[in-house]
Amino acid sequence: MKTSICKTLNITYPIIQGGMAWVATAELAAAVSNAEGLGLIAAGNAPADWVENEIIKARTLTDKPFGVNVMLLSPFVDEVMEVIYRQKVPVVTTGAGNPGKYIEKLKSIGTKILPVVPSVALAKRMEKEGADAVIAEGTEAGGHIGELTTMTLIPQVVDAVDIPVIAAGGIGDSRAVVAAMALGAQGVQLGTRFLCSNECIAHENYKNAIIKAKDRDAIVTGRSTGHPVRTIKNKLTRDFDKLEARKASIEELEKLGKGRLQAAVLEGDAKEGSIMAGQIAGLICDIKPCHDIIQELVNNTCDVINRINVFCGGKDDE
Ligand code: TUI
Repeated sequence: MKTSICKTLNITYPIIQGGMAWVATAELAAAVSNAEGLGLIAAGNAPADWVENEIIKARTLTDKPFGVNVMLLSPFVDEVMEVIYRQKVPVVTTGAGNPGKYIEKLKSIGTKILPVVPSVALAKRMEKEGADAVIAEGTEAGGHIGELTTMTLIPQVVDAVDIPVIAAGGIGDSRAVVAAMALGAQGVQLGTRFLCSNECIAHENYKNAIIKAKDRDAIVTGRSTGHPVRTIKNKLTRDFDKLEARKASIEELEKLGKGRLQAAVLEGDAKEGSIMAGQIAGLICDIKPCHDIIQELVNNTCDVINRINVFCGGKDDE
C-alpha cells in the first residue's frame, strides 16, 4: 500500500485520520501514528495553549510523525498557527477555508501542508500556492461539508492537479480504499471509522450513536447558514430543521448550535448534542483499537483487488 505520499509524510501506510474537533486529541493522533498511519490533533475552535499542550502530550505518546488540523473559521487561527511554527509540527491539514496566507511560512519551517478542498477550483489554487497534497473531501463526510460526492470530486481533482490527492468522505473499509485508489487518489482520510476506536476520547454515547446509525441517519442541517453540517439525526437536528423551515435568523441558528459538539463529545449528550459523523456511519458496527482498524484496511485491500482481478482475468468468480 505504499504510495508517494508515504515518503512525503514519512509514514508506512497512506492512511490519514480525519481532524475531528474535540474528538481528535493527542491520544487518538498518537494511536493512529503508532499504527503507522498519520494521526492528527484537531485544533477546532480551541485556544492556542490547548493545541500546544496536545502537541506536547502527543510527543510523549509517540515518536512517529503526526499532524495538526487547523479549522480556519476558528477565532484562534492565527495563534494556533504560531504554535505550529514554534513546535515545528511535521504536517498541517486545514479545513473550512483557504489556508493560502499561511503556506509560505509553513513550508519555510519544513511543515508539509495538505489543505482539505471541496472543489477543483480550490485544489488548483492550493497547488499553485505550494500545497504538498490536497485532501479532496466529498459530501459524504461528517461535520462541515462541501457539495460534491467523493466519487465525482476525486477524479476531477486528480485530473486537475499534479500534486497527490488524498480521498476523504465515505471511507470506512478497504473496499472504499480500493475505490479511492481506482479514482486516482494516493491515500485516504477516515474520520468516523477512527472515532469508533478504543483510543478515541469521545463519550461512549457518541460512539454508540454511530454504531446504532443506519444508512440514512447521518443528515445535513444548516444549509441556509452557508455552513452545512452532517450529524446523526436526533432532537437537535429536528429542532434545527424547524428553525430553518421558519426561516430563522443566522443568530438564532447559531445560538441553537453553540456548544452542542462539546456536549456530545465530552458529556455524551446524544439527544441534544451535535453527533458529527459521515454517511459511512451505517457501516460501522464496532469499536476497536486504531491498530486493528489500520491492519484490517491494509490486509483486506489485497482481497478486494483480487476480487476485481476476476473481471479482468476472465477467471471464474467461484
Ligand atoms: O472542516 C471540515 N469539517 C469540519 S470543520 C468543523 S467545525 C465547524 N462547525 C460548524 C460550522 C463550521 C465549522 C466541523 N467539521 N472539513 C473540511 C472541509 N473544508 N469541508 C469543506 C471545506 C472547505 C469549504 C470551503 C474548504 C475550503 C473552502 O473554501 C472556501 C474558500 O474560502 O475558498
